[in-house]
Amino acid sequence: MTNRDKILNLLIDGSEDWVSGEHISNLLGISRTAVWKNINILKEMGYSIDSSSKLGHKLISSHNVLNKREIQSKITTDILGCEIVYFEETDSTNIRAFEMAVSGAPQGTIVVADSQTMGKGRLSRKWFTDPGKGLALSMILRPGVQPLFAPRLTLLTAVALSKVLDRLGIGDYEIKWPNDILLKGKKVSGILSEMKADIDSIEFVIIGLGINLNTNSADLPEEIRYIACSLKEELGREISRAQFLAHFLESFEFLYLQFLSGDFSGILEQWIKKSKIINKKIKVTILEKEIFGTVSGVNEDGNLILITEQGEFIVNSGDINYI
Ligand code: BT5
Repeated sequence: MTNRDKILNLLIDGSEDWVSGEHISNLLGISRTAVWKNINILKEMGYSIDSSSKLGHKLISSHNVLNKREIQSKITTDILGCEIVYFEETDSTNIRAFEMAVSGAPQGTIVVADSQTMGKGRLSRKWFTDPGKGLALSMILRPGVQPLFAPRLTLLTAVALSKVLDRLGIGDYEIKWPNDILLKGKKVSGILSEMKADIDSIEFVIIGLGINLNTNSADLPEEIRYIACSLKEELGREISRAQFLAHFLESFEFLYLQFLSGDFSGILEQWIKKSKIINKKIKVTILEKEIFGTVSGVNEDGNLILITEQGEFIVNSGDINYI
């Protein structure tokens, strides 16, 4: 354990109390200057620590800290997080996870990054991850089912996320087909599922989740500032990124085991309830093509059943707008 870890442990043990620099320095056998240096590094890492030359140091909050240690200390799942790969910065956690899965990384491996330089959305679109505030997660799954069942995992992910929002007391959200979570019409989260498969079975699926947790939307790039929002803005308080991640993994694992046991109808039912899409009039854009109709249902594969002037139409990909 490094001196920095030992200092952090002392502050955590001290809970709400001041821990003097002298006490830390005596206990660890290091100079007061070394204590200050390490405290400053902890602050840079996102720990909110009050320091006073008279009283010492006091840990205020670790809400914005996201690192392997914080994640490990919070997660309770058996499969997910069996291996944790953390990057302060990477191109895209989905790209990293895909490469790891090709090299044989086990099911349940999670890849988390504080910042992404090439965060991916669908159809080569970009996902922006706010460093120190957002969450970028990719999970490696090896469900051993036929590829046609893969879209169910995207729906399952949205349901898992909805459980965490319920737990936080956020009522006013909606799942927007196929993969967004909206709060009062603004996007707070997106899901990107990718897979490697042959005709008969899936080798692996990468589920990527991006979510704005403690983000101020004013700090987001201009092009998304007005269409995006964050959980902090909705709740009026910051939330612990590591704790949020742990709760999400817990919900996801529960539903994933249900999916593996062959029971998907209950998950779909929950998805439909949270999506509020049934009976809505929509425009679907599939590449260059636009289709108008009313949603009459969602089938077991997560496809929309659309009633158009030309008859029933099954939508399995695309972007939708309510009209
Ligand atoms: C998505 O695509 O919403 C899927 C996003 C998945 C991101 C995660 S982060 C972890 C993992 N690693 C990756 O590289 N990706 C995954 P799509 O439905 O195509 O939406 C993309 C659109 O969302 C963009 O064109 C923007 O308009 C908008 N957008 C980008 N960043 C956003 C943000 N931080 N908040 C809200 N909207 C955003």
